[in-house]
Amino acid sequence: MEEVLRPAQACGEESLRRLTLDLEQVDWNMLDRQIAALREPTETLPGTIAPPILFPASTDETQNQQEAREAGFAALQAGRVAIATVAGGQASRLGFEGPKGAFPLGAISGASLFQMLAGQIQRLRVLTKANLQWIIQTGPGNHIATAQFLQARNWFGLGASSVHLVCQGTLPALSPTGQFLLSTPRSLFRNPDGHGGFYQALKDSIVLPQLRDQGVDLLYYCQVDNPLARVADPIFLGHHLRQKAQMSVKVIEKKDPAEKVGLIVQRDEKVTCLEYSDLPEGFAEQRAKDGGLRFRAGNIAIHFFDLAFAEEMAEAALPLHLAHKEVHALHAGSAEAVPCQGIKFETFVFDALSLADVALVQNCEREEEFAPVKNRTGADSIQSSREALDFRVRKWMAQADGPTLSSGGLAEMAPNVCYDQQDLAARIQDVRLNTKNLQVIQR
Ligand code: UD2
Repeated sequence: MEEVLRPAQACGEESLRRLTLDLEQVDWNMLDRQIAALREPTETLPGTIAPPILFPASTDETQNQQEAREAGFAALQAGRVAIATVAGGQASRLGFEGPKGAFPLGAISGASLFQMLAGQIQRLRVLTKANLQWIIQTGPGNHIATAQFLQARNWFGLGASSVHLVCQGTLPALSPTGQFLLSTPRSLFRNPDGHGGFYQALKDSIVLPQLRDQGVDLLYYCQVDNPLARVADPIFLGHHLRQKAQMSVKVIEKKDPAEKVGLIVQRDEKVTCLEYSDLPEGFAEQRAKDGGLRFRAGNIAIHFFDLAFAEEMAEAALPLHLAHKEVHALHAGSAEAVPCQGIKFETFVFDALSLADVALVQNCEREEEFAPVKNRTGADSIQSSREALDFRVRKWMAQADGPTLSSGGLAEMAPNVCYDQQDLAARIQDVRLNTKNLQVIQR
């Protein structure tokens, strides 16, 4: 501890006072867990691991799906659901400066990722006549920029009072020997606590009691980078309710073992997410008898929660995930930050799955629901996501209206025009009335 104080002592009283204040914010129980996690050997997947039981995709039109849709829709209409989006990470892989949600993904309109999700919420409000609330989890590095971005766009018509920004917390990074690092003489080196920090941020926020007062007891959750997310899917919700699940997850069929999605498995009878970066060598490559991957349920980080369960998870001591990184921090005695080894600690939202008494896993069609924007080029890129939006709008239009879109180029539908294929089919004439609803640009 003396070493960590030394640079501040050299800088004077004020620096020492500031650093002391920062140290007072440290959660010492969590710090004990961080140090223990540093010393524990890497887990080698003990227990029995099997593929999970899957519910069919929302596009399967069976009687069971129809009943689930009705149950889910009724809960939405009754105002029991709020929507949560995690948007606290940096868009560094995208090479974009602002909050990732501000990224202009729309190939023609330049609509941002936030606008695409907002459009879905708007349309769902029309369909359900419920004033769906939207919680956006930001991070310390983009909270203000996110608020400014949304405010400047008038909260995309959702109303300032029903879009709630909650900021996730931070955890101190440590040296390989478990010492604090400093970013300046007067402040600890900290990193955002991972999207698992969502639970605490929600619990500490003023929005939680407001939601309860409004009768909300269910939470839909998605990441900001997936413009195909079927926001608050009534069928997914219906299954969640009918199975009395506390937390549910949607998966896609993973075909490439190297694809960067976590694996949803059944581990000792509990639904569990094994994060792709934590898998032992060769695990993802295992094959089933049909030649496909043995573990193919890819996590797309879309959930339904019972609100009470999400609240409980703030106290759940979720596992810590460690990232060994080169960081710029102060060494004891040095006045300036220098490159050194640091360990960042994060928790993940989906680690709560294995703590649920009942966790439901629902399949979904990749081309209908998953096209994340992670990278500038290649897999999960701006281009691949735009192409997925184009593919889906052409498919929906063809089903609703015949193949009337000119071929080639990229097609884009305004975000708040329709919710799903069924919705589009029901209002195709209205959609056709305004050329801005549906546009095609040549590449
Ligand atoms: C995430 C999942 C992966 C898979 C994939 C699907 C993790 C660790 N892994 O991979 O299993 O489901 O997505 O697309 O999430 N975020 C925060 N605060 C943070 C860190 C991240 O809000 O401290 C948000 C971030 O803004 C984004 C989401 O969480 O919306 C996912 O983060 P990511 O893009 O770093 O995760 P990725 O792609 O490694």
